[in-house]
Amino acid sequence: MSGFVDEAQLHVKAGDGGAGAVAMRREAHVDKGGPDGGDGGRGGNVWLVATTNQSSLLPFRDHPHRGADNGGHGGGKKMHGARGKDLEVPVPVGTRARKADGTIMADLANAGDRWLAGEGGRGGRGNASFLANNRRAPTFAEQGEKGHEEWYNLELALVADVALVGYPNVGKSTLISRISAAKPKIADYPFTTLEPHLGVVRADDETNYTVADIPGLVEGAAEGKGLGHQFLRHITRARALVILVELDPITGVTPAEQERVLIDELRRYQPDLLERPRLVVGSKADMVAVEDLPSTVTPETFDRDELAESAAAGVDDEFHPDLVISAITGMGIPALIGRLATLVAGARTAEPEADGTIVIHRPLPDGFVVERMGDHEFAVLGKTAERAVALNDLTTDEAADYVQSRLKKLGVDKALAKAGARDGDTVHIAEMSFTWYRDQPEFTGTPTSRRRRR
Ligand SMILES: Nc1nc2c(ncn2[C@@H]2O[C@H](COP(=O)(O)OP(=O)(O)OP(=O)(O)O)[C@@H](O)[C@H]2O)c(=O)[nH]1
Ligand SMILES: [Mg+2]
Repeated sequence: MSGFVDEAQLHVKAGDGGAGAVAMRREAHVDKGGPDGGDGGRGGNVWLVATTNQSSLLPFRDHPHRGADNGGHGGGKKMHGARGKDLEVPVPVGTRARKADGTIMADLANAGDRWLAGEGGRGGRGNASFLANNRRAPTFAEQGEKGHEEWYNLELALVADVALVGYPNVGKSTLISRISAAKPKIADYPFTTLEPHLGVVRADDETNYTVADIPGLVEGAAEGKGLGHQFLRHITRARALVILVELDPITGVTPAEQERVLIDELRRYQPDLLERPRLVVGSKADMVAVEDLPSTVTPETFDRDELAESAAAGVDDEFHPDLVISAITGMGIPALIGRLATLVAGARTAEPEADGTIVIHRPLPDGFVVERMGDHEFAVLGKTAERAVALNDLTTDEAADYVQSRLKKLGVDKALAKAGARDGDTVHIAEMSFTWYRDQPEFTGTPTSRRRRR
């Protein structure tokens, strides 16, 4: 089975907040103790963290669920519940997370980038927090808020400094195995490489860069021909491109034609790929007679004397590579490593510094909105309003009073009137349903039913 997976689903469940406690102080010498129920702890957050130690989304294929701990419940004597532990989920650098509707939520392009994929629920306040002049012994407390829960689609676009782009069988894998420690399969037939590989090239003591060996591309790849289409995405993040062209192709597609087709496919897939710095490199130079090498090949690129004798056919006049190499004999390889180091260094300095934190979208906006559900039915959505009704017990008068004044203060009352709510209409907030009366000075809804939690 293949170990490289570049698409997967992830289910995130942040921790629920712990419930606030209802408790009354009891002390030998105090005859009437006040409320002393503590707050629930916050639920743990779920973060995605980009790491270079991982290069595949494989771990999510069989185990898509990632959850953080719930907060602890509050206790008597104002004991607060413990905070739920955050969960950090490592993902490969280059991972994007999308919502089910396709919106990109996060793009973790640099090692260490973090994204809050699920925010833990707030802990509920204990009854000690509800002490007021007119409420000396509140018997209610807040429930903990549910942690954010969502399915995301993850996709990975490898982040490499250099991508090797070429027809099948031109020697891409042989080249990467020559210049790095990568050990991809090499064989004398097209489409040997079925998944991208990354290799790290050590150009000198201070300079490293990564190279991606991409499965071979053919004409029509941008429209889905061959294996190319699904892998073109892995080229999109490369800082520089190597267009690797076989100098003496058995397929008969001339070097100039290979170059033209490859450039064309890149353009059709994503036009700005052509703005990346690139080197056009002729491969398998050992198969070509010295006098047949392209005229752009100079003694600086490699030592011509090393070239093997070859009966290979001539190289066409229209083809003007920046370099020619032989991954087998090593000719031209030091020159290629040096030229790529220069291109990558230039591209890196041109980039803006990454700030290490990527937050494109917050899971849920604060505040609330009113939505009409039917002729006499409305829903109030949003954390603030939902918090106001999330009490452990809404059946007591004082709890109902508290909720009514909260909702009024928040402006829920006004918003409902504006949305066209009439006396006797039903209003849903979170799992609670209320009957609403406009003319009362207070929000006079009372809980009429409790919907089941999903
Ligand atoms: N003579 C010679 N043969 C080479 C050279 N580089 C690669 N080859 C041979 O060309 C064949 C294909 O090499 P690969 O490295 O597998 O080619 P590839 O571009 O990765 O091919 P795909 O993965 O199928 O796209 C193998 O038989 C290699 O031994 C070279 O510099 N000189
Ligand atoms: Mg290969």
